[in-house]
Amino acid sequence: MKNKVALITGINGQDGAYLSKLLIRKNYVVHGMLRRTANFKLSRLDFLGVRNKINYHPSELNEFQNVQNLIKKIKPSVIYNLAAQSFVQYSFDNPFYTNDVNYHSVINMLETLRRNKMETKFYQASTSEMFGNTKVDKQDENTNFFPASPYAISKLSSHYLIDHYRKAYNGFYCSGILFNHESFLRGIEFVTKKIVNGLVRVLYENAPPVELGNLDAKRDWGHASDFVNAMNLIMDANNPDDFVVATGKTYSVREFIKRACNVLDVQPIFSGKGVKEICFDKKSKKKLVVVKKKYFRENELHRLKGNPKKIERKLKWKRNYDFNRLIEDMVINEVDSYRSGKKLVF
Ligand code: NDP
Ligand code: GDR
Repeated sequence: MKNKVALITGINGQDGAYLSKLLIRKNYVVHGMLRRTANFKLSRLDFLGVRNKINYHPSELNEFQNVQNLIKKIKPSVIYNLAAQSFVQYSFDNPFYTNDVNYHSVINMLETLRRNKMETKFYQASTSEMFGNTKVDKQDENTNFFPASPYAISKLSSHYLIDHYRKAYNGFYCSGILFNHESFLRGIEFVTKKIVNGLVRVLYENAPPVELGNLDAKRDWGHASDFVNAMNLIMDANNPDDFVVATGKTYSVREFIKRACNVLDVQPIFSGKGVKEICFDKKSKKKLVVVKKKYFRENELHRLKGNPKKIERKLKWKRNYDFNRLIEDMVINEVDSYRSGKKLVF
């Protein structure tokens, strides 16, 4: 039987790396689109042992001709569109750029498929950020959207594009509305990786305390390896549809810090309020975390919690990681990385 061909944009990001590994295991021929730079960052793909099993294509997602040429050349059976300016905080200062990457690139790909009458399936990386500060306790596929950042608005526009192209042209186009998912391969700017990496550096290198923003923000945090399985289930389903992918539990940034400290065998004590809050180790009195105003957001999204019932029921999605196992996995990998001297940061 002929191997299936997948094209992944954002292949060198956290999810791109995990998804490549999964699809290679499932005998796909995997092509990855990278933006051209002097030095391609392939360290996540290296870490997962798949770097040399992928066909790489430097290309510009914002340039229609470029995108069209590439898709026509590869003729993928499925495209996973994971490339994005994915950092919410950055989007407040860079709304034009965020929109260019997160929205225009999606039109370029969908128009390529439409104009060339291609039957390629298309996965869009939608996000729980689209729900904004909703009053609904557990957000699902029927919850209204109230995006609260340029990032969320750009993603919601693309989410609607998928819906439009699916209805108007009958394509197998799907959005996964994914809640936060993390791993050792998470980018250092995101709060979970910043906490785990920062605590290990405080404890092993005597580095200054980790500087964070709002410790009260709550997120529904899962593990990236479970979430790429969900993406693949969505694309292997009989019919195209959108799915919420989440764990159904929510925890604050402060609770994440506590759990990470426990895994590192330190007892965190929090004292003070707001920007005066600090966290220190009960035994050594070493400062572990300080709060800085500059890490607070212009428009904070206070709490997210997803309802994954639809994907669990219809596609039999299961998770290997809960909140505790996720943090254990991140901390153990971080400590190993420090002890081995590699000190990997992505
Ligand atoms: P990452 O930030 O780890 O990866 C983003 C990828 O996009 C990188 O490969 C990056 O390449 C690429 N990229 C960024 N800008 C451009 C550009 N201008 N042109 C081409 N490629 C570009 O994100 P994740 O892997 O965590 O997330 C994958 C997708 O899922 C993203 O679209 C994100 O918005 C979405 N998402 C993520 C969630 C999460 O919790 N992780 C939850 C919900 C949605 P480079 O190395 O060159 O920067
Ligand atoms: P998020 O992830 O914005 O949810 O987007 P992030 O880890 O950046 O923030 C989560 C929450 O932590 C609070 N926070 C801090 N955040 C960062 N980055 N740095 C800090 O120092 C800090 N202190 C507190 C934030 O205010 C926020 O409330 C991620 C991305 O992967 C998106 O691409 C994706 O769409 C969503 O998850 C779902």
